Amino acid sequence: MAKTHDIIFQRLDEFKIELPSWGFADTGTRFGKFLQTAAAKTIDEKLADAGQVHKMTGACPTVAVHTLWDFPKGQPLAAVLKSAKKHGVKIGAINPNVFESQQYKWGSLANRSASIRQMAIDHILHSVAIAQAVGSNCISLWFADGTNYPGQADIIERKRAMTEALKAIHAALPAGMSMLVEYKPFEPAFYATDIADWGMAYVLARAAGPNAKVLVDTGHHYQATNIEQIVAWLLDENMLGGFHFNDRKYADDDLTLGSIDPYQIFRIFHEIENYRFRNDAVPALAYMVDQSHNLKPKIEAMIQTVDMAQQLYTKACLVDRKALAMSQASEDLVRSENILKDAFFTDTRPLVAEWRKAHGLPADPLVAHRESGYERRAATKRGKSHKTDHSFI
Ligand SMILES: [Mn+2]
Repeated sequence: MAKTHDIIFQRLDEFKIELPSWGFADTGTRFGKFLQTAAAKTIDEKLADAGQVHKMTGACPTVAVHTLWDFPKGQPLAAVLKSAKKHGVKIGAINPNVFESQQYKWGSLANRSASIRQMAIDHILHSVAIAQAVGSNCISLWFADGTNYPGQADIIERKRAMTEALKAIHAALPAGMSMLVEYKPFEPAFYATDIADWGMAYVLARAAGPNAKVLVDTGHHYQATNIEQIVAWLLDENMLGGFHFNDRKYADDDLTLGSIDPYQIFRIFHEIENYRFRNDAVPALAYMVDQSHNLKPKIEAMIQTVDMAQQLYTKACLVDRKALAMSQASEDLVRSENILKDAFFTDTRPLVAEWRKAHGLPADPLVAHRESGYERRAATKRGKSHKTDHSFI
């Protein structure tokens, strides 16, 4: 048991989750927004909120940022770096934005217009330059590109345009920088999204070059899709780059992690730990949160997600893999399934709390955050002027 305890502590030490700057700002649905007085409006406020989550959990040292929303023209990068340092976090993945400008009505990298494609490439290369300047080694790409009606465009022409553009971007990446390619089956395109599933993302990332990998957003699949199987395949092909964590009931709902189906996330972590069991190592994976809850207080929702990720990951680390291998070899499927269930139903809260105490962290980060009075102070300071308008990806 002592050995298991040590291994879990080591795994939790290594388990870092990146927070999205956009998860601290007011967001909404296409029907409207319900504003929160404490929601962050500036990049400094977003980094402060992320810093609070990191202070409570000790698991979130980096923050993913959006080029357009967080680095508007004229925003000095030095000020962002200073602010990150002040709040005890670092800048993580840079997310270019090639879906909001009017020019992208017919797409960005897959647009039939060479000049619009170039405009999108230039913006992404600008994001690469920002990444370099702020010490980030990752750009994370999601495209709204696609068509809404049969016959609207030539699917192969768009595939080739996307491939060529991603190759050009990869060729310009500095050494050590990775490029993550995210997929999504539909929305905003409702007929043929240009990168609709993991197979398309895989083909494009392979074509782009060795530093391009696939990003799995847990909300970007059809209901019956076996996400953990995709994860296992991508890992075994050395093509898994990371995750956007969230949960959903219907489509890309961007709810907090494990709120609907914690067993799904457990099964994903189980496949990652199974890969480690077979190979003695797991490639560096970017674990990132991508949630855009509209009603929960932003910081509480983020702490809830980070805690849930730690609990489910710990459960996956508790799977008795030797016993599972033996059980599988004897075709004992009842026992095999129960080995997973035994780990899943283990109450990991005491163990995770112990890990936190060993690191000088609050045993219960949510309670500690509520007691800190941070939310109340932020609400007072930030007042009621809300003007950010963030999409959800
Ligand atoms: Mn995402």
